[in-house]
Amino acid sequence: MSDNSRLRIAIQKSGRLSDDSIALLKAIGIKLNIRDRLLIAHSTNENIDLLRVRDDDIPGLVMDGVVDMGFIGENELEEKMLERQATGKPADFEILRRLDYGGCRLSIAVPTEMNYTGVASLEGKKVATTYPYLLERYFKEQGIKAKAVMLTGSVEVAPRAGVAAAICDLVSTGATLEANGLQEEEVIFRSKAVLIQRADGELDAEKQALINRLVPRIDGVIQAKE
Ligand code: PRT
Ligand code: ZN
Repeated sequence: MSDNSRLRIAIQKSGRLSDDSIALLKAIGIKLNIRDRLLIAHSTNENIDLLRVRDDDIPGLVMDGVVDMGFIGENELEEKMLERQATGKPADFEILRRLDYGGCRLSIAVPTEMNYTGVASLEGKKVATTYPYLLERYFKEQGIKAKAVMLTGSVEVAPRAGVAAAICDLVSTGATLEANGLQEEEVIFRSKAVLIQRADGELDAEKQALINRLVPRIDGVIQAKE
């Protein structure tokens, strides 16, 4: 493992958030030596190590204090926070900045042939999703008794496979829904990538000082793009 005095930042190893997160770190002057297969990447000019992991692991790594910061989609962050609160695990963190990439929405979609007249049409039905806590919270808010069925992949084929009546999945262009004969009906959460850190006061002064030096540079990069 890496040296404990270095600031540890978790980023998605390979996926939709990886390139933009690395580009942002480089844009704020952090030189990185990333080797594809390695879990850890060291910065050559700052006291920073990157931990390259699956995005699903990033909220927990921050909330458990294994890393100091992380780049994560708000959808995944909120879902993991709800899951950890429900299971009695530490779920504290701070959002440092909302970023300008990773935009998507978590939506309920139903087969185009379904006679959908509103969320009440889902009463008593099963809805396939990778985000059961966000979906159950939505059902609760709406006063609907429907069941979230957890699927970690291929959520969009669940209705055709007879596994669920509807789905709740991330949407960006809508092409995946269309290709699977599904119609987007309810947006339940809007998400972007965010930069988070461990809860207030849990970082030593030196690391916090480094973070405080990095964040204004991020603001500079974001503003320059606007
Ligand atoms: O391997 P690992 O677990 O790290 O990656 P992953 O497969 O879980 O995540 P990844 O890389 O697919 O997504 C990472 C994050 O990117 C998500 O948590 C979101 O915050 C964000 N994001 C933005 C998206 C999308 N847009 C998106 N369109 N994540 C997933 N999708 C998928 C969606 O699930 C569906 O399958 O793309 C499809 C829909 O796209 P459209 O354009 O057809 O609507
Ligand atoms: Zn994932």
